[in-house]
Amino acid sequence: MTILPILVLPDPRLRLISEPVATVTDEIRTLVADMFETMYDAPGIGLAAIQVGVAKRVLVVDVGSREEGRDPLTVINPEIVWASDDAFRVHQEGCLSIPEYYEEVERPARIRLRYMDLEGETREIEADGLLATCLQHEIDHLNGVLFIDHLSRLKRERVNRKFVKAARAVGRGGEA
Ligand code: K2U
Ligand code: ZN
Repeated sequence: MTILPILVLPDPRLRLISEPVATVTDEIRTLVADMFETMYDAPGIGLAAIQVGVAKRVLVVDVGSREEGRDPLTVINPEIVWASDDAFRVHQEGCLSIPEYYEEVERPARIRLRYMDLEGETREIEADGLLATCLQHEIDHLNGVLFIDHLSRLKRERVNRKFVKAARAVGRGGEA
């Protein structure tokens, strides 16, 4: 397994729409294993494939606790088939692609998710709490959406300027 480099704002690839996975191949299995190693190393509780430069609709999450241990979940071709419209949850979010920046984001408190698992089986789960927040954050990544897109224009432009300036300082350039 390999720890992969994580794309950072303003890398324009973070704005790509990721492509569905047709079949679960050994290449996808290796990608998922590398994504989990990369996520645990960061450390993070979620990671979308586009964050390691692969524009495929694959994400991994683990909201397991230190006490209860790891609870890894691989999600391929996710589809939110229902989201609560009468219950919302505010959580302080960060992003491994926008390091050391945290802001509160409000999202539906509960979702029902249909996805393909690593065995290629279609599954449906209901999620609430941090898992619901994390899954919505990662699915946003697959659609080229970053959590800063849920903030005010002022806050979003301020953080974009900060990361564009930092990228220029090290010669990375580009706009996300
Ligand atoms: O997608 C990512 O960049 C990983 C995110 C996942 C996340 C999901 C929901 C709420 C916040 C973040 C994080 O960087 S993982 C680290 C983390 C965990 C909890 C709160 C803030 C940051
Ligand atoms: Zn993120």
